[in-house]
Amino acid sequence: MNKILITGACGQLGSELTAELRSIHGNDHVIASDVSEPNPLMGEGPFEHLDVLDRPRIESIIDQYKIDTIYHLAALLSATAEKNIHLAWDLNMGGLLKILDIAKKKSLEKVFWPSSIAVFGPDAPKIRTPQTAACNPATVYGISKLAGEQWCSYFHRKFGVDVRSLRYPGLIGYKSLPGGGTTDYAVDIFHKAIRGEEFHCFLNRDTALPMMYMADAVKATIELMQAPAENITIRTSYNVAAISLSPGDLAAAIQNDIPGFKIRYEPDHRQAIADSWPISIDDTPAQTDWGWQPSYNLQSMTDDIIRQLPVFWNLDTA
Ligand code: AKB
Repeated sequence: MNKILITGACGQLGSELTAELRSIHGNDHVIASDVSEPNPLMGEGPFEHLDVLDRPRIESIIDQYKIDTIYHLAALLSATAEKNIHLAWDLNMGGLLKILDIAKKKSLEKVFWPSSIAVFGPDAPKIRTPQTAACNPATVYGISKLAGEQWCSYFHRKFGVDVRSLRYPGLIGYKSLPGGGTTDYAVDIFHKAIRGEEFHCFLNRDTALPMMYMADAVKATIELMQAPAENITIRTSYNVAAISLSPGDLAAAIQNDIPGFKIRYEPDHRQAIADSWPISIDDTPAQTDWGWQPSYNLQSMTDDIIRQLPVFWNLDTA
C-alpha cells in the first residue's frame, strides 16, 4: 500500500483526487496538504498545512508519514498567473523543482505533476493538436508548464525519478468552485443555471476548447499512476482528450435539461488566453500506452452535473 502526499489538496482537482485516493488506499495512507484550510470534500484523513516553497517542511512531512508517492498539484492557474507573473513562476516552478529534487534524494517511488493544454500556443495546429506539436505558449502559466515538463523529463532521464504527467484540458466539476482558470466559466455556468440565473460568460459563444469532466480527470490520473513504468513512453506530459466544447455548445446542452436557461457573452482579458489554446487534442499515445478512454461526453456530463449539483450543494431548485 502506498503512502501518498498530495500538495494543493484543497483545489478543484485536489479535493476530488484526495477523496478517490483515500477510497483506494485507505484514509490514513493519503496525507492532504495545502496553504488553505481542509474541506470536507476530501474525506476523513490526515491534513498538513504546507507551503510548497518550504523545503524543510516538505521533507519533514515525508519523513513523518514515510511518504513514497507525491501528487504535486499546488499551482496558480492561467488567469491568476497572468495577473501575478512572478508569483506564478516562483510557485509553479519553485514548487516542482523542490519536489523533484526531494524525490531524487529520498528515492520516492512515484511523482505525479499536472501539466496543461496551455503548453500549446498559436503555432500549434488548433484541431486535434498532436502530442509533439510546437509548444510556444502565450501565457506565463503555459511557460511554467512547458518548463516543468522539461524538468520532469530531465529528472527521469538523468536520475531515474518515476515522474508522470498529464496535459489536462479544462476540468469541469460541480463539487468545487472555480479557481482562477480560463476554462472556469464551464464550472460557474452550472451554478447559475441551477439557480435560474442568467450567466454572463467571459468567453465568446464560439470559443471551443478541450475540456474534461472531473470524474474522467480523476480516472485518467489514477490510471496513469497505476500503469507499469515500462508502458510510460512519454516523460514530459501526455495529451489527454475528452470533450471539445464552446460556451454556446455547453449552453445548448444545459438548455436540453433547463429550457429557460439564458447566457450572455461578455468576453474579457481571458478571451486572448483562450484564443491561444487548441480547440481539440489528439491523445493517441495515452490511448496506446495506458489505454486512456474518457467515459463522459458533453450531454452525459451535463446531465450528471445538473442531477448532482443541487443535491451536493443542498439547493432547493423547486
Ligand atoms: C486553466 O484554465 O488555467 C486550466 C487549464 C486549461 O490548465 N483549467
